[in-house]
Amino acid sequence: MALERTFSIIKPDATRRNLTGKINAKFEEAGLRIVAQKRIHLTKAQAGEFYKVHAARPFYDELCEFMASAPIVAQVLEGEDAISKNREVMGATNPADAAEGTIRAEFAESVGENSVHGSDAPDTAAEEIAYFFSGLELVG
Ligand code: DAT
Ligand code: MG
Repeated sequence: MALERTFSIIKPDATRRNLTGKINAKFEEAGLRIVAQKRIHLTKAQAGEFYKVHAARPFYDELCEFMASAPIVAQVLEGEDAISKNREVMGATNPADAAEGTIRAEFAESVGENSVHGSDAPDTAAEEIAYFFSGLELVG
């Protein structure tokens, strides 16, 4: 199994409720190391660029509004099989379907306001990391 990096966002619903530390504890307990992290407040246009793959979906405008509604914490997580491990720790997109103990089961408010983002594949992980971080900011 290879050491891998994935991109993560702690979303506005979670930063608003002061859940950054609790969510980071879940990542660290799962063996994911936070190798870069910054708190930023996206504009709606920046959120739209990040989520452009969903531009045709009916929830896109609401999603972009939400992502720009409060600060987020953008992160790079590193570990063995980090992409799939992170998706496991996050839980299903809809918190109603998320397995017990996952971040979304414990903290998410709805399918739209679901506390975390995690990359779904190596190519999107690389793209998303590069959108938010320069190489100098990744401290393994
Ligand atoms: P994930 O975040 O689990 O990768 P996704 O890529 O399918 O899920 O969707 C991206 C985000 O869009 C998701 O985290 C929340 C929002 N979203 C997805 N499906 C939705 C729906 N049916 N209604 C409202 N928002 C939705
Ligand atoms: Mg996704």
